[in-house]
Amino acid sequence: MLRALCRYIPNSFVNALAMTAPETPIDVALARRQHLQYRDALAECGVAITTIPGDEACPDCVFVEDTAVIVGHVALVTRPGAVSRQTEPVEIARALDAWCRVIRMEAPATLDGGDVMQLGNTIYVGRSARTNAAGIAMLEQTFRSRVVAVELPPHVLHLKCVVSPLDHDTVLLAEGSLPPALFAGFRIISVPREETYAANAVAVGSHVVVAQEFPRTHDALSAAGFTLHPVPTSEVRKADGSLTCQSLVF
Ligand code: CIR
Repeated sequence: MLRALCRYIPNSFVNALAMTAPETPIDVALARRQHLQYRDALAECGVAITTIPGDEACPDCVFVEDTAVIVGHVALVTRPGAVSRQTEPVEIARALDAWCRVIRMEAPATLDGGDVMQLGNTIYVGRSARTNAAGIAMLEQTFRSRVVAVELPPHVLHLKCVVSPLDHDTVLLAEGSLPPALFAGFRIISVPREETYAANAVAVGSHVVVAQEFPRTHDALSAAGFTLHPVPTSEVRKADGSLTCQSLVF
């Protein structure tokens, strides 16, 4: 059975990192209700969820995806690229230890899990402001898979802001973001430019947890045979978060 590790939202989430300050402050109570809807949607997809306490000292700790890359039973616990996030992995490593062989990334390597996408036997990794060459090298050493490093378009925080895996041979890709040739041999479901945010979705078998209010993306996914679980994202979006970032699924 698939599991997901999630983390509760601390009050300090109002101070989460954001590339652009939100027009209205994060409503933490609403963010918590939306987080519950997200976890409920994952549970509807058949995922067993463990949620660990948040940490007031870590405003961004709900974004657990960035703190580990899990392949099979091996978890590479990362050293996130943002200094304010570098203590988040301590509790994540402790929690993952129940299920995985945990390997810790060491300085000077940095890597955010949001930059890492597994597709079949290939691991794609974004070279971003958060993920450096030493982090990518450590990813290669740890998993010994084919690793493809991808240059990200300007102002894109993480690789999975513009592309996410749907199944072993299908990706959801924002139009105009990355060259489709990178995914030659895979089926591509395109997200129209004006719905780019919806390119980040969590797929579990034929089910997809997707952001609400992106009708063209929903139509494309439904036409491809996926069952949709739309969830609200207004509050995480104010902190540059989306859907994959709120869980570690393994
Ligand atoms: C950050 O800047 O690190 C957080 N405010 C957002 C992280 C989102 N993570 C992700 O998409 N994987």
